Amino acid sequence: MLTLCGFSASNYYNKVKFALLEKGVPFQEEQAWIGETDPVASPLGKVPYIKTDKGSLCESGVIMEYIEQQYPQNPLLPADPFAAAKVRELVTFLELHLELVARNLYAEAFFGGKVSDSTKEKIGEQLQKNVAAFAQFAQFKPFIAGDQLTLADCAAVVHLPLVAAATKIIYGRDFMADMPVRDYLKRMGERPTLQQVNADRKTNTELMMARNRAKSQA
Ligand SMILES: N[C@@H](CCC(=O)N[C@@H](CS)C(=O)NCC(=O)O)C(=O)O
Repeated sequence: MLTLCGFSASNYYNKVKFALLEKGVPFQEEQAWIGETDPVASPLGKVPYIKTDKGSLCESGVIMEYIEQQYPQNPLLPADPFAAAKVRELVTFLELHLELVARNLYAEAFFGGKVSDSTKEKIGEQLQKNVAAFAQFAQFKPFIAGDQLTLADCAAVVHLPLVAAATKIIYGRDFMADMPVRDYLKRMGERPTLQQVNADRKTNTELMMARNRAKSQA
């Protein structure tokens, strides 16, 4: 059976977990905190990674593509190559142009750190441009890529809330506010699969924070 390794507080981990649950692929979870990952499976020490009968794989995007090909049931990519490419285009925008840029703000937005004013200014400009570009492609009809749940939704449900929250905290304005992101996330949150992911995320985040507190006191 496929084993998903990492921890449920991680958004990249949850992207893969949500896809597995939606596809109905049987899997087990193995908790691996940062610093305790398998160096062969994930040489950069990042999560998630998976273990399969054939070996291990890291990088969430690669894992999602593998799962999609290996388990064709409940497809998360359209059969038409162009439509599938449009889904991948959205995934790339979400990961590369939104999440990875917004990540520069997370230290201050979520982890009690500090981000310099010059970084805030640079990232703010970049994010405004990237959010406007994403808005041209994202459909919300009712899913990100149109009328079917796809890999773009697996990415959107984990990345959009963080980008929205980080911009609200740092700039006092949710850069996503002009898009129907709130309604979309509310709708998606009604899916039992996402409810499971979010419940596990909450429990695991508390565990992670307790661990970090214990470490800092040791
Ligand atoms: N490109 C990677 C990013 C994964 C990632 O950054 N995961 C975070 C946890 S949410 C992590 O492992 N951070 C630890 C690190 O970068 O050392 C993927 O898509 O899997």
